Amino acid sequence: MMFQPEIEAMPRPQLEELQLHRLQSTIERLRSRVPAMASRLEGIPAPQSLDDLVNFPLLHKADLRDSYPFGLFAEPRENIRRIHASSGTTGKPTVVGYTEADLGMWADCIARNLIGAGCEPGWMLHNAYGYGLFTGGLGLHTGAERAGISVVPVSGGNTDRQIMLIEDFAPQAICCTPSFALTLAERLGAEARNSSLRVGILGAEPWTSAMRDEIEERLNIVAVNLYGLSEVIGPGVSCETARRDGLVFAEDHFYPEIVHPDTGERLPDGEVGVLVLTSLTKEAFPVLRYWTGDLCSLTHEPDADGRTHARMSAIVGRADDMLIIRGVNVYPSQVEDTLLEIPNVSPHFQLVVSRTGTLDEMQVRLEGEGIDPSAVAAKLKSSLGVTVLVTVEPAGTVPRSEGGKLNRVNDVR
Ligand code: DLL
Repeated sequence: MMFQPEIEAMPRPQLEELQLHRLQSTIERLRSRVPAMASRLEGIPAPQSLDDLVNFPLLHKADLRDSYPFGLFAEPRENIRRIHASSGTTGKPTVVGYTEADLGMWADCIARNLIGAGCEPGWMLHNAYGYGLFTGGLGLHTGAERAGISVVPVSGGNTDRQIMLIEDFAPQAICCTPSFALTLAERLGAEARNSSLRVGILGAEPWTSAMRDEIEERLNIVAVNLYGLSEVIGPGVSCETARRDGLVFAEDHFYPEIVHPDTGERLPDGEVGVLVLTSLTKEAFPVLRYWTGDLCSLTHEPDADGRTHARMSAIVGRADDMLIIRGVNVYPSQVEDTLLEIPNVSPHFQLVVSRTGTLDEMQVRLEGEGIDPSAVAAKLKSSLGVTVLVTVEPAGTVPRSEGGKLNRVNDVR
């Protein structure tokens, strides 16, 4: 089923005409309302075709940081109806804003995702994405309401209580991270397959098809992959349908490109590279060629139900080194910054990321004289927002760079 069939199955020539028109307005909006962008775009002629987008510079997370908090907003502060934020490499979060129209557009995108995933108006959605500055909770919330679905705004945490609510309220759908879906399956045990749940809308962190198989088998649900990022809107940039045949973009709102990770050159369909996204309708915080750092490939073939918007593969990795630990973005450089503030900690450290059962675990192996591991762990917990295990190793045992690029991260998940 489609929530907005006239848009989701719009003939491509018509869609591309709409995209070009919206792209031109977005660039005009940036030039006339965002001084920092006007100077970046100076002298670049207005695009006459979608291919002309390659003439525009890529926008990186660091550019957002330079304009913290509201410097890239294209609307006066009073017109902003909502603020969200995501954690970044430094102590300051990346801040994003939405006008009323932006919130309406976002709700439409999520409603398309939910209906496409097989949810029906009148169903109930157990929403276990975090509420607050994170875009997951409120993003799914308003989109589900738009689709005519009852929302249980549970947010994250307290697994036992979540299980009680699922048993008592009998929701047909759940949204949460894939790792949390596995935790639920594990806690529910033999009962997991008999719950009321039929559809899971899972995302916010990378997951493999093996993990999908396990989730679907253990919970007896159809599990679709939902992708998005705060800088672009939040969840709802792309999502699989019940067919699980690629994540369909809301291409009338977000224009995807795949570029080579080193050269930035645009790559053809089927080739894996970095996903670069341009917002086409956002008012408060338009982004032009935003470098997501996420690696995937695209196809522009229509899907089996007639959706004409481009689809992406699941994310296969990241061009940079961000780690996602239980849904929280962690950069090795954040760990480094925190460790280096502690006296006597040697700069040689290693991060070991593993998965025990269904939960991500991060161990920080470090060296240094007279270090109290629990004090370091507490400091890391407050700066990163995740619990880590700290171990102090004998001097000289943590791997050193041997001239090449030192990989501080040993991800064994
Ligand atoms: O994670 C938005 C979201 C919420 C998506 C709920 C899906 C569901 P951020 O916190 O800004 O936003 O993190 C964005 O998370 O660049 C990817 O690296 C990663 N990510 C998000 N969804 C997926 C996914 C939200 N389905 C960053 N597969 C992105 C792989 C994902 N990685």
